[in-house]
Amino acid sequence: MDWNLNFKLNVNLNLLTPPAPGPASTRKNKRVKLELHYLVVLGDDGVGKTELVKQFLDPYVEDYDPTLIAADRKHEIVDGQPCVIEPKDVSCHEEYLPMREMYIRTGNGFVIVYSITCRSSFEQVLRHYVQAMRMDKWPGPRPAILVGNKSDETALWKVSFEEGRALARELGCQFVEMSARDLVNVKETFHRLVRAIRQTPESPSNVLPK
Ligand SMILES: Nc1nc2c(ncn2[C@@H]2O[C@H](COP(=O)(O)OP(=O)(O)O)[C@@H](O)[C@H]2O)c(=O)[nH]1
Ligand SMILES: [Mg+2]
Repeated sequence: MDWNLNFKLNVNLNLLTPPAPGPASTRKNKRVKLELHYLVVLGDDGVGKTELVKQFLDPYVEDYDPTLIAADRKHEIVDGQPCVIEPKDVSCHEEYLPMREMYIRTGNGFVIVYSITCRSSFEQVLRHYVQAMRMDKWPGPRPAILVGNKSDETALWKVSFEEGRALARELGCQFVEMSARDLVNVKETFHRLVRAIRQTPESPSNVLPK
């Protein structure tokens, strides 16, 4: 399956929103192009990737584990424009490597997560970033956001906000501190990445299917 052809979907607005007032014939033909964003979540083990995806998709589901295959999507409105976000949460364990590479190849935005309580996860950011930027067909940098998770753990800080921001500046990407557990900046993280994708003209997500 060619994922690039699926970055934009034609969907009937009537499926997403309650019927608008007006004659039925007008409503029936109202179709919009809807963006579909595959947002790949990368980072060391234990930084909170699964927690982030779970909290974004549905904070009220208790035993949900989207690691490896996250088939779920969510409709969102970002800056007044509707889109579908499909987060890809992939473990960095060796056995999942082929899946991870496939997701990285087909992803059109990257959330690179470290934990502010774990220095080594911060030191591994560059490795994840380099993996994310590797791509055959796309010459420019791919949209990314650097995320310092577990900001609720105020007593256990090992990486300061300034360090995170400075690294993001060096990499030329967005930066946010987040608490997946407390739902702080979870939605904001994905929305900022969608914004970055929209601002990247060569992004595959901006290519319409032929
Ligand atoms: N305090 C705190 N713990 C978190 C947060 N996010 C995740 N965790 C915990 O960190 C551990 C690892 O999280 P998980 O999502 O499995 O990490 P992953 O290996 O990157 O997918 C779990 O015990 C989570 O409950 C957070 O924002 N704050
Ligand atoms: Mg996980």
